Amino acid sequence: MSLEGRYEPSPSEWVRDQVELYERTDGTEGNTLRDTGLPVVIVTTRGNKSGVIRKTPLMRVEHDGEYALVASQGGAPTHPVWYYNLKADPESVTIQDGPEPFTVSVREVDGEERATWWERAVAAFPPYAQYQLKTERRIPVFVATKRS
Ligand code: F42
Repeated sequence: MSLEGRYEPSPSEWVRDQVELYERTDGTEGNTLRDTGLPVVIVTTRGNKSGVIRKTPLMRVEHDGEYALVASQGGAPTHPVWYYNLKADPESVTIQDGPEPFTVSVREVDGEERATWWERAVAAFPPYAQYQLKTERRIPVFVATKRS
């Protein structure tokens, strides 16, 4: 299942190349973050201003069939743009974790629920903890749930 519309590849070359390799090989290659060996998923959103389709690799943080999407952007001072795409259109989202993308609903989580998912996120990708120390913003966490 994929979103309808024109796909606009990322302006960032390494991100664009990772998405292309992942999709071309049904997720058998390009499925980790560079030399960390840690797995990624490909998240598709709709641009909140342009309406075009955007694809973003994110670390794979999965628990009981749900996924956390962590808007860390390496601890940068501002949220990544995809954060605003998810807030604007949380039902127009797919995740690819293997050969086939599936549709999800996403919601930003807070409080205890965020704390639980943050722990899972750091377990999956320990640098998130350093990223949080680097930035004054509280790194947003979304939970994505499969739609039937
Ligand atoms: N980023 C994370 O935040 N978390 C992760 O876990 C993560 C893991 C990861 C693993 C592998 C990898 O290759 C990259 C990884 N990244 C991770 C980086 C991630 O893929 C993104 O590159 C990063 O988070 C920055 O996201 P961004 O949405 O800010 O991307 C920028 C480079 C971008 O694509 N900008 C576009 C542009 O043309 O400048 C705009 C995209 C967009 O959605 N535009 C909107 C639209 O309507 O089309 C308008 C936006 C607006 O409000 O102005």
